[in-house]
Amino acid sequence: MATGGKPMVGVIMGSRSDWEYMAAAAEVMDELQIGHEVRVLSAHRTPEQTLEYAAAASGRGLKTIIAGAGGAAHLAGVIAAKTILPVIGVPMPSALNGLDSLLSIVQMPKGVPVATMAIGKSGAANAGLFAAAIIALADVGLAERLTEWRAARTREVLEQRLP
Ligand code: RP5
Repeated sequence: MATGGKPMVGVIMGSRSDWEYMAAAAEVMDELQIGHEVRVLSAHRTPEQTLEYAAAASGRGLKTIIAGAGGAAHLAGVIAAKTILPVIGVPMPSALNGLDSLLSIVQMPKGVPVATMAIGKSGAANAGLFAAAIIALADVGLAERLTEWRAARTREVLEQRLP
């Protein structure tokens, strides 16, 4: 899946079951017209393919990778081990309500960073926005779209009326 031409963001997740939450990242990037691709890749079920994807990402033109995983969520860290692209981790809800996923992703040892978002859909949407902010540093048009996207959220709040 790609929008806005060549994919600039890779959205990967450990299982198809994560799509329920990770779709929020793709949706926000659709709104901002950021080309992205979506793949299921698992650090433990498809380790070779996951490492190959990370190693090839920069050469294929990707600018950042969003990785969602749940449980012992090592996917984002494994991706970050094989690329110097910014990696954004999204903890998936789990049997432990995503707390295990969050701690697995956020507690990267020194040297290999992963930018960790909130658990679930909010984190996935913010991952899309964070990827947008990274790419907007070198893309004036996207910077304008992101600024307008934020302004629209402000207007939504100010237009709210309670009974
Ligand atoms: C992780 O295990 C995935 O990221 C998912 O969040 C979790 C459960 O996967 P399934 O058993 O639903 O495929 O690898």
